[in-house]
Amino acid sequence: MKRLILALDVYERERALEIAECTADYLWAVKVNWPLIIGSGLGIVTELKQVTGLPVIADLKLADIPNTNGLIARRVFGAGADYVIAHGFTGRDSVKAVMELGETIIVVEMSHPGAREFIQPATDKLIELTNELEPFGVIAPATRPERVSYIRSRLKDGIKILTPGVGAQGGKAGEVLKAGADYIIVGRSIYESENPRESARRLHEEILGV
Ligand code: O7E
Repeated sequence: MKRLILALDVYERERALEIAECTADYLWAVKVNWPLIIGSGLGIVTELKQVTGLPVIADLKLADIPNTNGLIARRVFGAGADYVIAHGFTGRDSVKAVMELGETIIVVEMSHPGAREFIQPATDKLIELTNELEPFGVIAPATRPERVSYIRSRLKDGIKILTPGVGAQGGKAGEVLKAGADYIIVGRSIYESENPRESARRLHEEILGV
């Protein structure tokens, strides 16, 4: 089973397409964030789908009023994105505006040290919101497997947990999958490596071994 998501945080269109194509065999999906959209335009979403045949997750971390979230999400889903990531702290109306347009992933906690300041204290409420709205999934930190276990224990069955922070940020794929993650999101350890295909293959093997 494929549980690896490539975080394709490069600016250049050609580099992005090349890395996506050579790693696609080992991926469940490709995640596109602001660096690639700023560098290459929204059309990259459509191109990545054509080149890889994989789902594309648009990680724009939408955090605006419902109308603006909707205006952005409409164009991004229109470009072919299969999933859009939104922040939950803006409230249920803002999240619903995205969910009305397509499959949504809600951030309930983040992987960096600063996430402890404001997001972690709100995680319980963000989980409640998620359980009420039942989106496709949530984002939780691979850097803190104990938090992934906690989030899993509170989250309704069927809601997926996607975890960034493996590799460059110090998280370990095996640990976080055992803690209850469904997918791992990996960027630099793949796209900055000498051989992105081989790095993705190794991570995929590690996942299969869990
Ligand atoms: O550290 P890397 O290079 O493996 O990249 C991790 C990717 O996951 C990168 O795109 C970053 O923006 C994203 N991410 C985190 O690292 N931590 C988070 O808490 C959340 C995300 C993310 O994917 O957000 C989705 C909302």
